[in-house]
Amino acid sequence: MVLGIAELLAGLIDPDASPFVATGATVVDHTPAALREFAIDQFGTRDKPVLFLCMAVVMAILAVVAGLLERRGPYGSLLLAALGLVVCVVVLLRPNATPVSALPILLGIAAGVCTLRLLIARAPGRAPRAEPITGTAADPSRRRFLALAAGAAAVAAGSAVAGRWVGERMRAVAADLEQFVLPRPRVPAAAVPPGTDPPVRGLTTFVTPNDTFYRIDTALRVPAVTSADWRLRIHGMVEREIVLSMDDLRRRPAVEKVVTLTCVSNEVGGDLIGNARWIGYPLAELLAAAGVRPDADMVLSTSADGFTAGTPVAALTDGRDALLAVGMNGRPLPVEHGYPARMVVPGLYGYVSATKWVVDLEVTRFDMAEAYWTQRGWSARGPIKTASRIDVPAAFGDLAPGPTVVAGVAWAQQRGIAAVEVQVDDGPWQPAVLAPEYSLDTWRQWTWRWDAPPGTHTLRVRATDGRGSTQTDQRASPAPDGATGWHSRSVTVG
Ligand SMILES: Nc1nc2c(c(=O)[nH]1)N[C@H]1C(S)=C(S)[C@@H](COP(=O)(O)O)O[C@H]1N2
Ligand SMILES: [Mo]
Repeated sequence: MVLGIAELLAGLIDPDASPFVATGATVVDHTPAALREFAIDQFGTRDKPVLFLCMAVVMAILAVVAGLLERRGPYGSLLLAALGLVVCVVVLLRPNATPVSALPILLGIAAGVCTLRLLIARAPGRAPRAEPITGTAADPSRRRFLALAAGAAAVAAGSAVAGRWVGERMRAVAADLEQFVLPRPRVPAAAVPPGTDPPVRGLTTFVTPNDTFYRIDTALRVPAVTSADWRLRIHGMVEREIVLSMDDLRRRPAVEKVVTLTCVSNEVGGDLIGNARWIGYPLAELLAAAGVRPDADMVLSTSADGFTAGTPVAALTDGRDALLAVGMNGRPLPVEHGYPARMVVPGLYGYVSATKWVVDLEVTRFDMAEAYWTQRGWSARGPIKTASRIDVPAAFGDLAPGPTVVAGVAWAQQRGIAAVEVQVDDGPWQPAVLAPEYSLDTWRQWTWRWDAPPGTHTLRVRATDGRGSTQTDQRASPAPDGATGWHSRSVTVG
């Protein structure tokens, strides 16, 4: 039970933290060379299963011993805890171990001890005090006990197998990602002009590194899809259904585009937004290969784990940079961001467009299909609203009086940012300096010089998009189609 649960959690949290593997590896590392040679000779490539089998037998014996001991007091629990702690140390001593690696085995110990105590409390011969003590084979308490014990063993074995399987899958994907060769884009993204990153400490950078890029999805466990297994089926209201493999994609010209993604759940001033260089294949071309029928108006995309998004056909075919992306900032997509392929559609919130681990595009109609978040009350269409944010000075920061720089970002994908203004307390709105525009689909950094007077002040920001619309001051929460309102920040100067 201890190792079963631990194995499951290790599979879920960190495959390297598998107590089974760590212990096995440590046993191997410390086996005298002669014995190791003997094992490899005897069992050949089956040496690993044999090792694990031996470990399982030893564990079963230890479990029985723990059970027998527990009937005389908490000695069984103590034995399990002690063994668990030894394994914990073993896990932590493995290369690549982090403090989190200890978590699976610690929780596993807890699960094991609870199970043991539960079983012992139900064991025949230790019936609750008020009941007469009975213990014959036919007695129902005994049968219940055996059923419970068998159940616990099954859960433990099931968890271990599930954990190993998940761990194996993730390792396979990690290895696959390592050797994934990015297509060379026919057209690299336009160079980022100097000045897009004003030198202000604390200001969000123009390009967001992969490891700090926000992550939003419904996946408790990221789907494990290798590039060899991956297929994209395009079907529904099309002239001819097609199925694309990664090799099929590689025969097509790739492009590289810089696009700012935004989550509809982003609160005013929130950080569920990021900007990356995406390498991928124009979705318009893939859809054209299937032939979209004229009466279709939605593409329902589905991920390997069943998430769906409904995107207007127009947004995928009107010439904007809608991509089936396989690369992010010069690297294959990180597993959490959709490896091996995801959608990126400028101008639309992620929940209606940015399907990660995408495997299926069904061409359909908004009056015939409903996507995951729309079924849960969010708007069917999700164009990104104009927004702006103050990054500097930090929230509730203390500032010395005198000249300082206020800075942040503003975005209105597909429309662009025409102006950003800053207001101090109830003073006049004053124009901020905008960093050079990269494209309509990317955010813009802004700065504003402020001669900060002593006291407590509120800074406010608002943006005007490329069509001349200024952000509304009306506060709205993210549901059902994106937050509105001006971001403000209080600072103490003095
Ligand atoms: N498969 C899948 N794709 C998904 C989601 C999801 O839950 N599952 N969430 C979407 C939402 S709500 C957003 S905002 C973006 C976030 O993409 P990121 O995690 O790469 O930043 O992914 C979209 N794609
Ligand atoms: Mo989102």
